Amino acid sequence: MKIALISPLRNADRRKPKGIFMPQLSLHLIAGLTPEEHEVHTIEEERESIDFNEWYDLVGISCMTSNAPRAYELAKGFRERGAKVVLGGIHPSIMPEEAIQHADAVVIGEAEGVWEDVLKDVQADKLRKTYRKDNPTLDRYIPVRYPKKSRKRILSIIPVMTTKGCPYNCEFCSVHTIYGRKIRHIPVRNVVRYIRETPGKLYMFLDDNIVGDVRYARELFTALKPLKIKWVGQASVSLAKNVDLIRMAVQSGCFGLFFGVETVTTAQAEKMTKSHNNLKDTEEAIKRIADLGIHFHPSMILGFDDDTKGIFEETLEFLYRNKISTASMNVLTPYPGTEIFKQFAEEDRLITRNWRHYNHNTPVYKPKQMSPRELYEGRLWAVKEFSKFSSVLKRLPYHLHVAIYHMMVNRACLQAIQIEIDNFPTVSKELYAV
Ligand code: B12
Repeated sequence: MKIALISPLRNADRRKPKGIFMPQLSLHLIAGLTPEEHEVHTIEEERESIDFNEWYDLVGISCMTSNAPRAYELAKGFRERGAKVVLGGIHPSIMPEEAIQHADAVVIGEAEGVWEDVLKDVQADKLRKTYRKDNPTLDRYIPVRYPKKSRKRILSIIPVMTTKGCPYNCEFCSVHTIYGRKIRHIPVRNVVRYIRETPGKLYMFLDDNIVGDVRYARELFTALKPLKIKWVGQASVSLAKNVDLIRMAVQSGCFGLFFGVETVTTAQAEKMTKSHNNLKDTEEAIKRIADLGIHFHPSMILGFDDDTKGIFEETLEFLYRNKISTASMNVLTPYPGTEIFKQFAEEDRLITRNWRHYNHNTPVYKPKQMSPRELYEGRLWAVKEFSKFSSVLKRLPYHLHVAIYHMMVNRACLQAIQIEIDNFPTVSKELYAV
């Protein structure tokens, strides 16, 4: 069969053909699961436009919530031309009843253990509506297939996944819903083989918490050391308690980690189920981790019920006080499948169910202590303040060892926020009628 595996953009007219690029691991992993007899084309809409005139027997589309509407558009286009369409990824897994309205089949959860059945069933014209295998084993080595022709161009950053499942149960996150709360690992020898088989030196570990299982993390970091790669990833702030593990991470090539700090409001922090709910401890953790050589990138969420209009300045003060180089500041987003989605729906606080707006930038609910528009504007202001040239220069002396990275990432943030500022009147009119 001729198969297309597609990762859609949120807005098809906003392609970014240049710059740093990380391929969508799920597509290339599913290509790797596909027996050689089939011809597979992976299409990342961020890089290439989609040609409906190309014939495919089967089209597999992967999506999150924000690009689900585009995935449904693509599904319609290909089905009209006679292809079978299968949807997968986090959004179809959480909302299979919705997704199946737009496709011939939906894979709920992971492709491992079901994709081969999907292929056989398409060939036998016996496709089922849904496929699901909970907690498939990760022991088998899957030779992830990146397209040969474009290997160099496509592989600016190479994604790696070692672990599935997250023990935390954060109210705004849906990861435990799809992967479960039990941590499962890919054997370290298979991670090493994958790294050896992919060209490049810069890797991103996609795991929600690369140090979630300390024993595994130690084994992994020891095995990475001889490979002489550089890598970034995500970890929980509790890493600060284990200086030895931080040193091992640095020695294995880690130069930056992304941390879900989420809030600077004490009341909100205390409510959260993560282990680091004391702001003072978080500040000490930031210092310790940064002093040991790891670029600390906090991710902040704005718009919790305890947040007042002062949250934007308070968050900036926190970032400046802790000499943070780069940060993400997102709007709280009630993704389907999360506790806050249920809560906001029950309280009739959801403004829209147009998933395109569920993108971390746009308030899609009524916050408690400000209007959605104030939250929207406040976040735009905070991100611009933090990433504007004068502010970035002020922080530069603390980050001279990563000066280029510090300047480049902040510049990219400034460019991205300017696009959002330009779109603000249109989105604001559509959602808040002002
Ligand atoms: C990497 C990543 C990104 C990258 C993606 C780019 C890239 N080139 O990879 C970047 C940084 C750009 C990104 C951006 C965003 N992300 Co993100 N991201 C992730 C992360 C950390 C890993 C996803 C991943 O690649 N996993 C590895 C692959 C192998 O697993 P997988 O995607 O789940 O695929 C498996 C199954 O789902 C299934 N499957 C997937 N697709 C398909 C398709 C078919 C046909 C089949 C059969 C099966 C199948 O099989 C796969 C193998 O098991 C997840 C967290 C997580 N743990 O999943 C968040 C996550 C997916 N992101 C999320 C969010 C919210 C965002 C943003 C909105 C955040 C923002 N601030 O803007 C944006 C949205 C971008 C957009 N398109 O509009 C949420 C999604 C929630 C939701 N309901 O949509 C997640 C779950 C994080 C979270 N904690 O909530 N993200």
